[in-house]
Amino acid sequence: MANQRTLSIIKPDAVAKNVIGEIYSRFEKAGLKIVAAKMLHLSKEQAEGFYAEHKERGFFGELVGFMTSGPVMVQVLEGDDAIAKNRELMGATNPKEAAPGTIRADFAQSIDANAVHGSDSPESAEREVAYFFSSDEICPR
Ligand code: IDP
Repeated sequence: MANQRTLSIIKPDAVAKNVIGEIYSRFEKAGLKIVAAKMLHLSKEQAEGFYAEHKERGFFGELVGFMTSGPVMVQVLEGDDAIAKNRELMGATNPKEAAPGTIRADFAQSIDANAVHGSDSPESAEREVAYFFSSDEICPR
């Protein structure tokens, strides 16, 4: 399996619930390494740019409003098959449909306040990692 990097965000609802450590523990137990991390309170412009692919969707304003409502924890995860592995740990977008034991099933309350973001392809991972981190902020181990 290929070694990959993926971008993960712990969203404002999960930061407010004080479960950053519990979510990090799930990454580590699954064999993913945190190779960069920062806490940020996103501006409207940062959130709009990050989610630009959803600009035309009806929920875009709600999504940007939610993502700027409080601090987020942003990290780069590295490991074998990291993109799919992180998506599996996250569970389905709608927590009501997320498999038991996934991060969204355990910590999310609704489709908008759904605890975590994870890149969904190698192309989006590359764009999203570069959106938040310069190469000298990433520390492969
Ligand atoms: P993903 O986060 O599982 O990849 P996407 O379809 O890429 O899901 O949607 C991005 C984010 O937009 C979701 O995580 C969720 O926060 C938000 N979102 C998706 N659908 C809805 C909706 O119908 N209402 C409100 N927010 C939504």
